[in-house]
Amino acid sequence: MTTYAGTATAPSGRFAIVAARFNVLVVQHLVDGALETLRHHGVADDDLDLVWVPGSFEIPLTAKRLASSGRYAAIVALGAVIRGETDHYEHVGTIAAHGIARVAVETGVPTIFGVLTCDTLEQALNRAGAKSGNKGADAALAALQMASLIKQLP
Ligand code: INI
Repeated sequence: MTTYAGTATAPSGRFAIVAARFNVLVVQHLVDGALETLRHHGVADDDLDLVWVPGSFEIPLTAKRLASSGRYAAIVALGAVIRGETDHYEHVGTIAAHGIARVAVETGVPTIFGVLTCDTLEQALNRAGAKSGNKGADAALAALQMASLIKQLP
């Protein structure tokens, strides 16, 4: 039996972070967590690109463009969708989730879902490093592992 598993050691290749400015107070913490993790695991600043988009709705198109360029080992998508008064929240969250998954499957480039979907700003801040870990750091770790795994698979 052959077992495959990605490691967190930085593989060769570039990493891109696509970050949504909407709820930037939260998303900046996700970006900081992701950058810290990627650098900690050996990704050089020269191999990192950070792309800001207006909101999480715009992440899939942007991630698709980057993934299709063939320049990236993995892409980390970061955003914060916080429940508001309308169902806009549901649409944005669903479109971001489905769109990001589609980019990964259609391009073969690991495209990691680091978009928070929360009821309140407090919950979002907690998941962006204040209390319950940092989802941006988790997403970066998943990107490293998936980049490594995809390179190993036959
Ligand atoms: N974008 C987010 O990233 N998070 C949200 O919570 C959000 N809400 O609730 O509206 C949001 N909306 C903006 C959306 O992503 C687009 O930028 C906008 O609709 C323009 O296409």
